[in-house]
Order: sequence, then C-alpha cells, then structure tokens
Amino acid sequence: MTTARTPRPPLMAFNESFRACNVTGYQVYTPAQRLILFHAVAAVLSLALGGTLALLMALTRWQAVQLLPAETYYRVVSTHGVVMLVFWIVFFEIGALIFGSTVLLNARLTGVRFAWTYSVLMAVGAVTTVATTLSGKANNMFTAYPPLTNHPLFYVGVILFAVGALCGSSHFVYNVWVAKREKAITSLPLVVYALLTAAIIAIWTLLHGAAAYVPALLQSLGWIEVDPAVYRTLFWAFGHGAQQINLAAMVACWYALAALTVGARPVNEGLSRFAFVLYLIGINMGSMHHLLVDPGPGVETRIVNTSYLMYAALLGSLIHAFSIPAALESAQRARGHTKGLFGWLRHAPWGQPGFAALMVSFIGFGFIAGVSGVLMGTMQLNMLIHNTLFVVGHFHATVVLGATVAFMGLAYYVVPLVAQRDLALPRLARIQPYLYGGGLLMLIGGLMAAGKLGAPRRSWDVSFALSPISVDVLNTPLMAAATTLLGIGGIVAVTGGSLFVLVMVATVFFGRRSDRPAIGQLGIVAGAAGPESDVQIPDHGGNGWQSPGTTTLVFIFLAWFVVMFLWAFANLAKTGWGVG
Ligand code: HEM
Ligand SMILES: [Cu+2]
Repeated sequence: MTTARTPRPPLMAFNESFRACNVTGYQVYTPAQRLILFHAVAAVLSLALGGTLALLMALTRWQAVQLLPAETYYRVVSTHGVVMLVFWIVFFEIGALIFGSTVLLNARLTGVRFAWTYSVLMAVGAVTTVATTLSGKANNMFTAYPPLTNHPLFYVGVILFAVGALCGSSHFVYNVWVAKREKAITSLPLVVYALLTAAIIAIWTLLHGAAAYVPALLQSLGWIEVDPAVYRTLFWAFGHGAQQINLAAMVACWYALAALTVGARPVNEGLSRFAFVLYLIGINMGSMHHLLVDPGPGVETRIVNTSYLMYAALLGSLIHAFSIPAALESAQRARGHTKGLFGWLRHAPWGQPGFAALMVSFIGFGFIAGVSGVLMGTMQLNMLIHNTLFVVGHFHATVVLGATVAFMGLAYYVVPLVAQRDLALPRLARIQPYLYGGGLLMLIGGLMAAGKLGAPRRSWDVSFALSPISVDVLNTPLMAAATTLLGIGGIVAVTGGSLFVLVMVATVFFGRRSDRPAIGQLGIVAGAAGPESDVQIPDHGGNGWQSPGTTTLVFIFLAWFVVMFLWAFANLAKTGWGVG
C-alpha cells in the first residue's frame, strides 16, 4: 500500500531547499539528496568492480579451472578485499548516515560544502587505492602484515578514504545534534539511534585504523620499522571494530525494512535500543580471535576474550534476532494474518525485493554467520579452521549474505526515492535477492567445506604448486567437489549481484522520472514522518503483542546452535591433539 500525503507547510528558513516526498511524507533536503545519490552511485560502482573480480577469483579457487596465474590472483584478491569490504560497504554506510540524519529527521544537512569535501576525498582515496592494487603494487592484501609492505600510495589512498569516512561519521553525530536542537526532537527514531551507535563505533574504529596504517605508510617509505605484533593488535582493533559498524548498520536496515515492508514496529523499542548499546560496549570484544595463532597475547587474555566477552557481545544480536521476527509477526497478525503458527509468514510480501532481501539477510546471517562466528570465536574450535577458507566462508555469510543483502534491500527503496525515479526492471529486482542469496549459500558452503578439509585462505593453489616442496595431501576428490561448489556458487552469486547493479544503474540513469516513484509495495511506514504523521500504524491490540511463531522459530534456532556446537566439539575430539 502506498501512503499518499499532501506536502506539509515548508519549514523555517530552509524551505527553498526542502521538498516533500510524496510517498513517505518526509521532508527531504535537496542538497542531502544529491550527496546520498553520490554515495549510492560510488557504492554500486565499487560493488560492480568487486563482483567482476569475485568471478575471476571463484574461477581460480575452483581447483579444476584455476583461471588466473598466481601473481594476478594476489592482485585480484587484494583489490577485491579492499573494494568490497571498505569501499562498497563504507560508501553505502556514509550515504545511509546522511540519509538518517536528514531525511529520517526531516532535517537539513549542516555544512553541505564540508560534506562534499569529505565525499570527494573518499572517492579520490578509493581511486588511488584501486590504481595501486590493480597495477600489482599492493599484492600483500589490505592487511599487509609487517614485514610485508604495500606501495606507499596504497596507504595514502586508504588513509584519504578513512579520513573522509571519519569526517562523515563525525558529521553525522553533529548533524543529529543540530537537528535535535532545531527541531526539538526528544527521542531519536530507532533507525537513527542504531545509526548513531554505528557512527560512534566508526569514529573509535577509524582512529585505531589510523594508528595502524599511518606507521605502515611510514614503514613503506623506509622511514621506520613497525613491530609486527603491535601492528597486528592495532590492525584488528580496527578490522574487527569495523565489522561491528557493519553489524549495527545491517540491523538498522533490518528495522527499517521491517517497517517499510509490513509496517512492523519493534515490540519493545527500549530493549532494541539497549541491544544497540550492547554493540557499543562490545566494540573490541572478540577482536582477539584474529590473533589466536599470534605469540603475543597471554593465555588468560585469549580465554577471557574468546569466551565471556564474546558471549556478552552476542547478547545484543540475540535480542535483535527475537525482536525483528516478533515485530514482523505482530504486525502481520494485527493485519488479520492470524492463522496457525506461521500464517503471518506465509502471507508476508515475499515477492517484494525489500522483504525478500530482509529475510535472506536475516535468516542467512542468523543461521550461518552468527553460529559459525560464535564457534570460530571459541578458542579451542578456532584451531580447527584458523586461516583456512572456512574463515572466508564465515565472513561472506556476515558481510555479504548479511550486510550486503540488507543494504541492497534498503537501496531498493531509498535510491528510487532520492533519485525521484521509478524502480527500473522490477521483475529482476524481485528475483535478485533469491538468486544472490542462493549463489552465496553455495559459495559459502564450498568455502566452508574446502576450509574444513584444510584449504588455506589467500592461497592460489591447494597443492602449493609453486612452493619448493609441494604438498599433495589436500588434493583429494572431496576437495575437488568442495571447490567446484565454490566455483558454481560464485558464478550464480555474481550473476545475482549483477542484477542488483543493473537495476540500480537503470533506475538512476534511465528510470522514469516521477515525483511519486514506484518502488513496489510499501508497508505502512511506521512513524516514519515523525509524531505528527497521519499514517496509521497497526496496533498490537489491547492484549499486547503475540508471537508464538517467532517463539517457535527461536527454539529451532537455539537447537541448531546446540547441534552445531556439539558437532564442532566432536570434530575437535577427532583431531587427536588431545584437546577435545
Ligand atoms: C558475490 C560474490 C563474491 C564472491 C564469488 C566472492 C569470492 C571470494 C573469494 C573466493 C575469496 C577468497 C580468496 C582467498 O582467500 O583465496 C574472497 C575474499 C574476500 N571477499 Fe569476497 N566474494 C564475493 C563478494 C564479496 C563481498 C560483497 C564482500 C564484502 C562486502 C567480500 C569481501 C571479501 C574479503 C574482505 C575477502 C578477503 C580478502 C583477503 O583475504 O584479503 N566479498 N571473496
Ligand atoms: Cu573479528
């Protein structure tokens, strides 16, 4: 259902730059709109480049195909890693921060020129970095652990980009503060609150990034020598923290998509906010799992960090894992879909790209990324898979199946609305989340299986053909099967990813102009336009909310968790290391 609304009276002194969105009723500040579009385009271009490289990589790690020669492979992995994990994700996130601090608050953007400056800085940084990695001057990947080093321009590019992102995150905080004051907002909408936690984590994390990358730049110039252990610790304070930003941003998208697609409201907003605070507290918890084969950290540090602290951080995610489906269920039930345990789920808008993306992301993240993450974060179990392709499988479940798919879902709404064009190729958009998700499941399955069989990550060849002593133990039929699955999954996933790029490019450049863009079915926009909104929100009824279906799903999830835990420990017991 679309919610047509008459434009509100213009606001204060900035009225000439506001327009009323005819679909959601938000007051959109036009300079912010242009910036959001800039970030969306930069993000999608990064995704397109990263995806092209991904195809080459999948076809190389498919052992029977092994498309690229070794040197090219490392070039491509280095570029893919930084373009995807840093440029696609962060361009999108800064765009989302600008969206959250303006549109979602009906507010203006302070310092528009400043915003353009840091946005262009990010673009310059990204182009510089990609030029060095693609030209083969930074084949040591974005981690470049000393004594390895990349070309100085690689670090210059990343640092420029990071300074831009740091300005963007701080700008968001300032902008929210000004909006709160100017518009007398007492309580931030949940999505903006979630983005605020993401921005705070971003500021903290990027400062650690500077502490790692600036000395690395000086080392690449030959001016200083960096201690590898110190570098790795600082690097992972940055690298792990960065994933908490993605986590908070992804969950923010989930809440936004739940509201947009079925008009869901959190069943207990205070609890959801508390869960975001847990993410804040948990910034560096668990970062030790990256260092579990390093000689530096002591035994107590490792054990405390990879058990109690990790479980505390996990609590926040478990709260969201209940809260999101419970919100969907109670909204659906309030609309009359009350039949049985799962009638609400059967009658959900599965044919809408936003809802499809929400579910693919939510289920994929919970069942695969979350569970594998907790297992791998457990010190003893980590030893089974450390530095193998299993790790790559895990983080393609978190940051691709989880975060990337959620971002794509949000883009299906935000991009047409800010570009003021109809969503192009809606039929392709409809199948896109499923095709991408299905391909990713195969890719992740192949990566995890190959890793479990011992295939190292960041390695061109499982039989170490180029090393002085080649090792043939990994060249088994099972390994061939696992890498075939990886290869085919990669092809399907990249096809699904290119459909997204196609839909976005077609929308932004060729979509039909409209002041009421067609974006598919829109659920009731829950409280979207602020307290004065005249949009009706489904009431959870006088009896509070009801979610027997969600409660059942939660127990299925917990059972899956327990089974995987037992299976992992059984595997450990079989190793013969005596640490079962
Ligand atoms: C959709 C298709 C994708 C495919 C087929 C794919 C495939 C791969 C493969 C095969 C590797 C492993 C290389 C190795 O260790 O030998 C890899 C690494 C990686 N991928 Fe992807 N990927 C995809 C999308 C993404 C996305 C969307 C992101 C980020 C949001 C991402 C982030 C990364 C990162 C950070 C690495 C690690 C690079 C390194 O080790 O330095 N990938 N990918
Ligand atoms: Cu981590």
